[in-house]
Amino acid sequence: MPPPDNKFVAKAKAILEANDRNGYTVPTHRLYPFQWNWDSAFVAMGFAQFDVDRAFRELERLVEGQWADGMIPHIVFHDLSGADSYYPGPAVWGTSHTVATSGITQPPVFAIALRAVHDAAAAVDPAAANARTLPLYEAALKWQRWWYAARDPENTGLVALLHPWESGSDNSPAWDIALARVPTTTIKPVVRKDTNHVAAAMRPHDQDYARFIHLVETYADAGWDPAQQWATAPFKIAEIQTTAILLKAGEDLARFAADFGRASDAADLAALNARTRAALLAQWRPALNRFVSRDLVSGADVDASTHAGFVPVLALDLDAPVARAMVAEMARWSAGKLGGLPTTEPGTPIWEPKRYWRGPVWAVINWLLINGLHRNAHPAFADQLREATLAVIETTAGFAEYFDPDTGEGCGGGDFSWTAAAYLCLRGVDRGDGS
Ligand code: 2M8
Repeated sequence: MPPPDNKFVAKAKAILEANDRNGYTVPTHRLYPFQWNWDSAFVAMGFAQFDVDRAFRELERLVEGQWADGMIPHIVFHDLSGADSYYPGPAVWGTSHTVATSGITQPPVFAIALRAVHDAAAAVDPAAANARTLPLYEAALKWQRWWYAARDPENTGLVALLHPWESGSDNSPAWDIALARVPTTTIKPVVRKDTNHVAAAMRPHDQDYARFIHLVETYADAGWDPAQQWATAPFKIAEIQTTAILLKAGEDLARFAADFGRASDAADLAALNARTRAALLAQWRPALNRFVSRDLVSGADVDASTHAGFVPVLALDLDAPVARAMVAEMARWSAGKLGGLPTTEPGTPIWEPKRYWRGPVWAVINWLLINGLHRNAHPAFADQLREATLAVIETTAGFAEYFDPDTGEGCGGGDFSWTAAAYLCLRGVDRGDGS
């Protein structure tokens, strides 16, 4: 169902159109002037609500950045004309691909988006939808295989992140212990640009940036070779949010494989999905009412109370008591708060309602959770999150990058693409799952 005509729908479309740069969409003007990986996947689902051709184009442009080994990098630097407003740019990454890119990746929402875009297109012309989807399916499958080869070489079923930026939740308290082991020394000086655009109190600390760049330089030194990176990484987290998104992507790819008559792909995907499903389920911690990641350097659970602990709901069919416990915990965190689920547990020492991924609400996280809640037969709480997301945008925050759950204030960058995309999809469908 297309979103109804209201002034917020019109504004959301206008934001996506204004952030369009010849077929790809920047997350927001100046603060993020390139194409980001998971942003583009969410944006493609937003475009699919009113312009499927443009939605496909978003995914096609992202694939221009795909490396020969299958990785789709977290940033594609198509056009360097606005490069002076962002750090770190291509010179810091030192990668070698036909288009300049970063050297790390981001959560694989791509195949999930491809499913939504394909289905919107197929409602009009199934043959044309399949023809345009096929090369993107192949790119997504290659990336899926990369994840398992490069980031789970020991076949545990959980994929690991080697850099906090790969999580998309850059300065989450989930990384505090692991990141503290990373030196703050860098070869070249760190020249932040983000605090020229956004108040420093809403962004990571300088020490975080020093460590982020130390990791970039370490992996550049390893020639961006996945095996060497794995061997030398000082930061290595088997991560549940990314693994859950990978499993959902694997399910969507398995459906494409069946549709396209790719029997051997389908068999490979079924085996990978089954291994990951079992591994993810084993990360449930009843005492916490959440799932937990594992720090592969120390071997310890990452038990910081962050939203990531709930994201497995997206890709698992949970036993009813587990789902109930998880929903009760999410309800406790969001009680009396605005905008949906805060990214850390309110009232705890790690809770910072305005600081980026350490407390604010993010529309795309709500969106993933809403999909998972429907899957697990919790439509009432899904609706509560959906209403809260729409309400904060419409009443206090506008299409901001993220929201302060105490005040409903919009924080970070303005006219933000993925917030606009989330709005279009959540406003457009009753189930709120972008389908
Ligand atoms: C933020 O991350 C970038 C680095 O990738 C940054 O702060 O420079 C995160 O919120 C990430 O999840 C997002 O994809 C990106 C662009 O919106 O910004």
